[in-house]
Amino acid sequence: MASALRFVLFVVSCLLVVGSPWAIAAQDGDLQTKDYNDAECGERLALKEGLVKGGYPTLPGEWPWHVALYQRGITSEGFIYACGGSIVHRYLIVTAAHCVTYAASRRKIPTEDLQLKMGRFNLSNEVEEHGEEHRVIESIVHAGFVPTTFENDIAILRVELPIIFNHFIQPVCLWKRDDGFVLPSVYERLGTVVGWGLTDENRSGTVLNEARMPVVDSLTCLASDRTFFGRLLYAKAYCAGFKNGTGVCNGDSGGGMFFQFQNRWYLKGLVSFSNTIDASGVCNLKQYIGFTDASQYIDWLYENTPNSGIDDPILGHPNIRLINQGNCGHNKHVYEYAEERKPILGQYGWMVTLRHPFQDPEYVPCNGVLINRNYILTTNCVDLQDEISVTIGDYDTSKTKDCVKEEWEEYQTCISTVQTVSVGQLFRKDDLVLARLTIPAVIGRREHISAICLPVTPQQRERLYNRYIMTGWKESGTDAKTLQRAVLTTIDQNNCRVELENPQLDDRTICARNPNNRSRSPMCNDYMPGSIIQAIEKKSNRYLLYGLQTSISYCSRPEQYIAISKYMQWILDNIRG
Ligand SMILES: *[C@@H]1O[C@H](CO)[C@@H](O)[C@H](O)[C@H]1NC(C)=O
Ligand SMILES: *[C@@H]1O[C@H](CO)[C@@H](O)[C@H](O)[C@H]1NC(C)=O
Ligand SMILES: *[C@@H]1O[C@H](CO)[C@@H](O)[C@H](O)[C@H]1NC(C)=O
Ligand SMILES: CC(=O)N[C@H]1CO[C@H](CO)[C@@H](O)[C@@H]1O
Repeated sequence: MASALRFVLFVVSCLLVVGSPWAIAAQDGDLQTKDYNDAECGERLALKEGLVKGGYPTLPGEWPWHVALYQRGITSEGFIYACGGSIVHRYLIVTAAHCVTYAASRRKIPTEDLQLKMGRFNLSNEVEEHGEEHRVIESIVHAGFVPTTFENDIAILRVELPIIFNHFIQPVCLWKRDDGFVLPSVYERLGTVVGWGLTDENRSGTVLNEARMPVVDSLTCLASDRTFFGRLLYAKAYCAGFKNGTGVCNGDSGGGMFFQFQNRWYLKGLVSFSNTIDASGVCNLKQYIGFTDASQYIDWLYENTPNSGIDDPILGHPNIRLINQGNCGHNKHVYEYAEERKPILGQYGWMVTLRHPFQDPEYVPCNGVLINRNYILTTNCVDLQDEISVTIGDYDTSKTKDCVKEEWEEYQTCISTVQTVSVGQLFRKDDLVLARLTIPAVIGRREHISAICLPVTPQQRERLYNRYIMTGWKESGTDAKTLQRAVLTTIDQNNCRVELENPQLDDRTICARNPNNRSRSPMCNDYMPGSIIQAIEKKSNRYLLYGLQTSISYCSRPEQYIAISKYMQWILDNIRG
């Protein structure tokens, strides 16, 4: 007798679909709805060329929304690969309900026994460059999920920390458009299914594979195996496949079936059930595959999008999605690599200079830092009454082309394009200045221009490092024209109060000094205001911004930095998209 297999197949079909009346207007101020963003989903950034295959390996970055779901404690003590899933939102992944419940039951697998791996390509390679792991903190299984018939086989997983999107991690579009474009029927069209289970042999693949297969109408599907599909096929499921050996198989469940329209990829279905060859539990690729029609669950997704529980004022802030985007704070070296040995050119792409238009372009009166494509942070070092220009992506302010040659490299690396933008709106709190650029920074389009990450989680905000990496341009000296770096030692708050004879000093200030050159020396002094201190978070290997220098550095006493983590709420309150 045919038996439905736990880890079986995918996605959706479009049997009944004419047009798509599911578009729901995003509600203002609703974090969750806004994050299902029609304008920023379903794009492949790593590869602009579409590749058409069937049952063949994909390339890294080709399916940036596809995630691997691991389970623990079912068949093994450790985490093992179980299913696929699709990123649809900064906090949410859609998968099949049977991927997050115990076999033949509605009982949920505890969230601590689930794990998500994103940005992955070769699951056997534990050190993949773009891989990120996320903990699941909530799983929402459809209330109508029937494990015996796979009815409503859909679930939402919510991760603990916002997913940082980059070229290898992106959300897919839900089957909806807010602009009036009607997504066409996909009946008889070829949809693409991807998965690590998807191989021609009866075993899991290690690299992500894809297969294209047509959506078939439900009558054809029923007629193909009345005993099997008659029991399983209901209005919100569909069949797809060639019945010739190309298909999805064990381990592909929960993954998506995708269609591309106007250069964006949309999630149509979820691999749900398939017939097995016999009691072996091996999938039968000579049969159609059953998909949950995810396009019919848009309302359910909206209604079940968690809207509480992000109690943290920063992580739950509606503007959190505007910062820490993409490749923010990217460290071009492995975490362990000594800071002092890294080339400065190109490493700190978030450093900017500010000046008045009438000032000598080689003179840097003020430093600042890029936090996203629209905003920089700086301090009270420019006359805020005047027009101010910001130069992004510079290194040597006296040259138009900057080059460095590493000892281990044959050729030198050069950068020659800076972006100069004027500042629009300015916001000020204490000594901190937030400035909106009149034209967005070209982040993501030039390798040496990027934004830094900000400390957002409670752990990141509260953490004090013993050492910080300071970067900035100096006022004078032979090295004043090129971006400098130093590693500073943190000074304990009490000692700093004493040394500076300032009892008012509180945790809105971080004190630090350059340990190598306490006396006034060219290595140490004269960093201009707005120089920053940053630290690399080990887990993500990204630079996080911790402080902004308020005045020029003297080296004879502790330097004071505005503690950015104390201003996160203010920054989020004042930025907009
Ligand atoms: C996947 O990674 C493993 C372990 O690093 C490696 O042995 C294997 O060759 C990789 N496969 C592909 C197709 O790159
Ligand atoms: C896969 O398993 C089925 C059923 O056990 C078997 O008939 C088939 O030959 C296997 N295919 C391969 C490539 O091993
Ligand atoms: C199944 O049919 C499709 C379409 O004709 C073809 O592209 C694919 O290679 C076939 N698969 C096998 C295993 O024959
Ligand atoms: C330990 C260290 O880096 N000391 C430096 C302090 O500054 C002088 C003057 O530039 C350097 O010569 C030292 O190497």
